[in-house]
Order: sequence, then structure tokens, then C-alpha cells
Amino acid sequence: MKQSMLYPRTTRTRRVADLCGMWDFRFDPQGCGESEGWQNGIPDALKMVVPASFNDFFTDKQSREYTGDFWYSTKFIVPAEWKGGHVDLRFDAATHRADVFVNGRKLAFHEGGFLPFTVRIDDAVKWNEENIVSVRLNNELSHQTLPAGTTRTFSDGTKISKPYFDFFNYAGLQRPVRLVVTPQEEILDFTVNHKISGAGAQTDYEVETSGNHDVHVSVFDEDGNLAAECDGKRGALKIDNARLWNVLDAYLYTFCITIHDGGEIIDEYIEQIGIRTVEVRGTDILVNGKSVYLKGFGKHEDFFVRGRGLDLAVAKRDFELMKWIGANSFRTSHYPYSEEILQMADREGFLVIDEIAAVGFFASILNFMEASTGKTSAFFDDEAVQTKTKENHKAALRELIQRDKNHACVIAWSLLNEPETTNEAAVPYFHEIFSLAHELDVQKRPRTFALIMNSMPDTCKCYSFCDFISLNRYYGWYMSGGYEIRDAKEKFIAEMNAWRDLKLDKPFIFTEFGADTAAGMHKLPSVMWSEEYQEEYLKMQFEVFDSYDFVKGEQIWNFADFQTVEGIMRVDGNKKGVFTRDRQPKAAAYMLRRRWENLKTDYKS
Ligand code: BDP
Repeated sequence: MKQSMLYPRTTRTRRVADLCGMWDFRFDPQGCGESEGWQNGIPDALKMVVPASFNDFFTDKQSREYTGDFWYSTKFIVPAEWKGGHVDLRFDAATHRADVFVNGRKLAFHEGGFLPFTVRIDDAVKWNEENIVSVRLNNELSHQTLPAGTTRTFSDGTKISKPYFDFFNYAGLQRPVRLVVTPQEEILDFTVNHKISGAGAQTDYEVETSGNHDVHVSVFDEDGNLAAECDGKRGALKIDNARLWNVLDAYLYTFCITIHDGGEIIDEYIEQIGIRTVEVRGTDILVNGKSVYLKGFGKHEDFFVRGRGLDLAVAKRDFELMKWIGANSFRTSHYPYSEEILQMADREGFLVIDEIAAVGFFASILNFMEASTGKTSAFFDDEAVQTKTKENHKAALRELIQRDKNHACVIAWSLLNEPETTNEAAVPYFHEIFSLAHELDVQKRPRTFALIMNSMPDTCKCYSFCDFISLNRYYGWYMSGGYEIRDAKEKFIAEMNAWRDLKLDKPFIFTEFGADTAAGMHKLPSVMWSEEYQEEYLKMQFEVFDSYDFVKGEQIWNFADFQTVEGIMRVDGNKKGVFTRDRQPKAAAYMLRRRWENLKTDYKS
């Protein structure tokens, strides 16, 4: 049976119990946990916070950098009053792979650290008694994992992660874990697709259930008035005078789905849905038929102490800062973000480019530097990439689209970040991934991937798969920085002219451009890393963006400073933030605010 990806919600027929808090925890460097019975309880365990990354709690380096197997476990009671229903354990994320044991029995394995999965525990559960869930996680990287990298082993057997990506390889139970109780006959999934005609809107829907009883869907407006209703697993909900979901002007209808047997409600699920359309036409990205210019950021889920652990307070602060600065969009670089963040984006009217964790598909730990020099790495020539990696990529894509398809905020799928596209071997791989996204998404949202510096108009073999082109460009930083920025501008213009000459008739977005900046470092005249240079660098980028009509968006790298591996290129992390890691503005934030306040959403339409 299809695994439900519905966000856990309590309704008249469903119960949700939170399992977050302090869990038992232990590293398993020898991989002996299972043979020693840790699935029944972890001996000599530490305590660990869920949700959080385990890394930054530790004061010793070996623990913070730990790579290999590690275990979490907790106890929970399942009340007998839930008998007769299904009981699922829902992990919103387990990074990067997990085996789940309940009362000692191995019930599931999940690969991929940024998407949810559920484990049906009906047959393993003890009613009205204590149960134990143990999870063996693993955070090793390879060419088959999303994100990709390698794992090195020191002479004493200790392993270390070598990411091919520029963010710290945080791991653990980084998002909530919950028990979800549903009735025997349950709603498994639903999908919406919207059409607008005049003042009216029509939402075509499909509901999947595990049985044959009747389905009913009611739609309520924000005042609680019934706006539309329909019977059946498929149907069309028609709303006259519909309030559309718009950029920074969100409106959410409440969709109430029931399975019923006459007057008896068998199952109920409730979700807030924004009604809007998205399409690419010529060089425009259209939301509700109107051209939009994206202003915003590439971001990270990253904060002090809890690493990549879900932190609603930080997420809330981020939205407040994005509104303050005049942004209207962000990309979930470089992995799917928590569902709660997409819910906030739905509520605030933000446009989201939803990215999958296919990052590091360029075999180098300094790819951000080396790609600027034109280096290549034959990543897609690897047989295992063409088989296992592609399988993992497709599985993650299925999960991503199932999880996020109904969010109004999600206007596009980013299917890879900075892959190596200069090699023919990438082409069939891209073809399969891009076709699958199209096939799975009923709304047929635009698809893209972020192009690394060496993916140029004359070298990239894959840009034609994109519905809009996303460029990550660092002219004036990795290439011709500082006093040489004038050369950078010339090179940048030369590249843009080459794209223009291809006459692709597609929108272009800058999904990355940025300069590392040490907050508080001032220098007159500017030098690289000073706050003055960040502003000069941005000014140059904007002059280029503004002179090409087909450039339909700018998302700066990065919203905030964030943690990476240590190395000669990074000073306690990446400092390209417009805000510091503790979410305070650098000087460039005020400059951006002035620019974006004056750039209307329909700029260049
Ligand atoms: C790009 C990557 C991004 C890096 C950024 C940088 O997509 O993850 O953090 O460059 O170098 O290569 O700052």
C-alpha cells in the first residue's frame, strides 16, 4: 500500500502524539549495535535532543565530526483506546539513512535525510504498555548519496566525511518524530490542481483512500464560510469570486476531506490550500497569469547549537527579515526544508524554488572554486552514479513531489544543484530525472537546476532540460575579485551576451551570486571580505542583471552566514550572508532593502 506523506494533523478521526524530547543516544563506530541488542535499548547511552543535529552539542572534535552508524532510542506508551486504528511512527527526517526497530523488530529502512517516512507499527505494538523505538542512523557520504561526497578512514579506523558540498554535514533526527493514529479506512493522499477563469477558480482534485467508502470534499474560506463542495474521489471544486493566493498577499482556503458511510465520518483530513496557477511563458514566470520577478535568497536550515534541527523561532525570524528587506522568494538550497517552513511560506505568500538534495554531483571538495577554473571531474561517467545514485535520486523526487505538491508557495522544482554538465554522460541521466518530475507533478510546475560556473552556454550539455535557467555565478568573487572586478564585469557581460545570442526564449534566474563578508570589517577603499566590498560586488551584479530583460530574478547567496567544513577557504563557515548567523544585518542588507523596495513584483513585465 502507498505510504502516506500527509502532514500529521489531529482531526475528528486522527490522533497525533509528539515523541520529541530527550532520547537515548550512542555512537556505534564498530557497527556492533544490532548484534549487541541495542534495538532493545541502548546500553550506556547519552541523552540527545530531538529534533536537532547531534554535532554541535559536543565539546570534543571526534564526536562533533563523527561519521558512521549511531543510534537513537526512546520509549512510548500506546493507549488501548487507539486499538482498531493504524499506528504509524512518522519521522519528518532522519539524516541520512535509518533502520527503524520497534520492540526489537526491524520494521523499516529509509534512505535520504531530508524527507519524511512513516513506519506502520500495528503488528509490533504493545497496547497500554511501554514500547521502545530504536533507530540506527548513518551519515556517511558517497557518490551514491544525496548529497554526495566521500568518506575517508584514518589509520586508526575513524571515519571522516568529505562532502562535495559547502555546508556542514549535520546529521541526526533533525526534525520531529510523531505517532500518528488513523482509522482502518484512511485518506492516504490528495492532489489539487487549479484553473482560473475570470473571477472564478476551479480546483480539480483527486483523493486516494485505502477503501471504497464515499469521499466528500468541502472548501471553506478564511471566514469559515463554505465556498465549494464535491462528492467523489475525483472532482472539480468551483469557486465563484475566488480569492487567489498571490505573491506576498496569500489567501488560504481550508480543504476538509472526509471518508464517510452515510452520516458516519470514517476519516477526516484538513489542509490549508492557496489557489494559484504557475507557468513559464516565453521569458516570463507567471503566477496567476502575471509576470513575477523573484527577489530573495538561497538559504540553509542552519543555526547555532542545534545545527540543522527544526527551530520554528529561527524560521519565524527569517520570514520577518525577508519581509523587512523586500524579498518575495527563496530556494530551499540544497535539500527539501521542513514542512513547517513551507507552511509559513504559504501563509506569507513567498515563492519557493523547492530543491532536492542532489548536490555535490561534481567530484571535488572545493568544487565551488575549481569549477570557476573550468575543471571537470567526470562525475556522471561513474557506473554507480548511473544506477544507484539515479535510483536514490528518483526515489527522493517521488517523495518530494508527494510531500510538497499541494503547497501554493512551491512554484518550481530544482532537481540538482551545480552538477557537472559538461559531459555527455549527464544527458540521459538528466532526461530521466526531468521527465519523472514532469510526470509526477499534476501542476506541471517549471523544472530547473542550478548551473555551476563551468556550465557555460558553450559547455553545458543540459540547460535545455530547464523550463527556466538558474545561474550560480561568482564574477568578482571566485573569478576576478577585488580591484579586478572591472574584468569580472566584462567577463560576466560576455557570458550573458552568449546566453542572449542562443535565443532560448526562457526566463533566467540568478540562484546564486555573493561575496564572503566578515561582519563589522570596514575598509576604505574596500578590500575583499569587507562590508564595503560586498556592496560594491552587489552593485556590479545588479548593473548586469538590469541590462537583460530575460533575467527574471535574483536570489543572493546567502541569506545568512552558515556552517561548513573547516578549511583554508572558510572562516568558521561561509560568510556570504546578507545577515550574520545570528540574524543581524550586514551593511548590504540596507542596500538590498533600498533596491528591492523599489523593484515591483512585475519588474520587467
Ligand atoms: C556554490 C554552491 C554553494 C556554496 C557557494 C559558495 O552552490 O553551496 O556555498 O557556491 O561558494 O558553489 O559560497
